[in-house]
Amino acid sequence: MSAKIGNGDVKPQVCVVGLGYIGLPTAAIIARSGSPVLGLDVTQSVVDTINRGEIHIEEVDLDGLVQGVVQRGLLRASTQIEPADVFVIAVPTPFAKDGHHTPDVSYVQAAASEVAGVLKAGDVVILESTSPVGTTEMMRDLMAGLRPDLKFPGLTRETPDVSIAYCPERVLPGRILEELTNNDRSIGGITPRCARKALAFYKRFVRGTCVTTDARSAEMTKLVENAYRDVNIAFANELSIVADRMGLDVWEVIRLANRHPRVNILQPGPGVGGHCIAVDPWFIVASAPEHTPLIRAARGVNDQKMHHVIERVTQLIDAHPEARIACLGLAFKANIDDFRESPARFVAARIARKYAGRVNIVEPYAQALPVEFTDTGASLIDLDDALETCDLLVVLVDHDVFKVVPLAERSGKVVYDTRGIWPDQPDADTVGTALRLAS
Ligand code: SAJ
Repeated sequence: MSAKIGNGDVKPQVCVVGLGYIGLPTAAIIARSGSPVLGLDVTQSVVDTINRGEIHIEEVDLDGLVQGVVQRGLLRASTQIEPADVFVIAVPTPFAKDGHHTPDVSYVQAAASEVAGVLKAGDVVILESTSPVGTTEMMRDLMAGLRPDLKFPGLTRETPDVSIAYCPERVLPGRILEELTNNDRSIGGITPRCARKALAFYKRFVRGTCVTTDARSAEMTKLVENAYRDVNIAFANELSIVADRMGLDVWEVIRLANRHPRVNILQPGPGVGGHCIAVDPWFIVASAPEHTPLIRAARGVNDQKMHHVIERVTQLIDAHPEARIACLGLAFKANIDDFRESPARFVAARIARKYAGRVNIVEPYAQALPVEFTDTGASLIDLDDALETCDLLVVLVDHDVFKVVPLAERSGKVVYDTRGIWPDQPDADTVGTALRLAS
């Protein structure tokens, strides 16, 4: 007999499919709430690492949490699915390889097929992966085709045997454990009954408010959140290019504009990275290509910003042919060791290749340089070495450790600051050229 989800005394057996940046922290938090969790992953080394109580990704406090729940026998990992009461699918939804930014939902389909094989009456299946609108219904149809012995929601007039819902994660890398627990959640059921079943499950470990809706609205909500941020960052990046052309300090302009009670401009940077904000807006575009000029333009502005930075850094280096160069940061944003889809990494690699043998990289969160730096002669050096030996500093990531470098240690350097971390940097280098550029 299956456990009654939401009943405080009976802990449902949970299976989390996909043990990546979202799946593993989610599995660990559910396990901490007392439910036995099986984490499923296709990669044997990931499974082995977790079963040793270790982790294969970096995230604040995740190591201790996973070690604790594995030791207590609440979390174990496997490549083989087993029956459970609740299935949480957290697999990647990358772009298809068609070059058109269309979503590839094949990992969701594969996960749903696996789940269908062990599904029983009373189970709840929840999709968390960022997905194009309609994916949860598609998943339902796929499972229904594989399990004609079960009644599926929306396909029967009787009470369905299983519940299916979409519940996107909205956690910020670097704050995942805290946000998994405290953020509000949108829970979209295929039917209201499905939403209530999923709600009862999330209430076991989420402290934020859980709001129920339908699956398609929840799918769109997730995409909209990230597209909203992308559009707003694009506005800041566009401003930075305009300010650069006009000889204005964009940071000063934004700081002043944000004193208006209804203005809150985000921060320019070298572009937008990570696996979410630069990807998810395209899922909306793919669903309505004729009606998304703004979302598409924002993507273009943010991608173009990387090339603008490369162009300006190139001009600066060409003006200082003797300068030794340090690029500060490779991560896609501050204080994390995630280098996936990072504009900083893209810019630094281009510069390192163009000025082979002259470029050093400072990235306190990296053990070694990524593969694209091979044959560029670039070295990974520490911040102190860079401050001692390099004349031209290109700030690409606003890591805290960079922010606190005092002016005394950078005066006399040529600085190109894409993140605005050193507002006090003087406007002149040792040869007297105006060098602190606006973007
Ligand atoms: N960035 C800027 N300027 C800013 C803010 C961000 O250039 O003012 C850049 C960052 O440097 C980075 C990129 O944007 O390259 C994305 O960083 P982020 O901190 O905005 O977001 P992510 O990708 O770490 O996480 C986002 C979050 N979504 C929103 O804030 C709407 C997170 O809540 C989501 O859970 C996550 O995407 C996801 O998994 O979808």
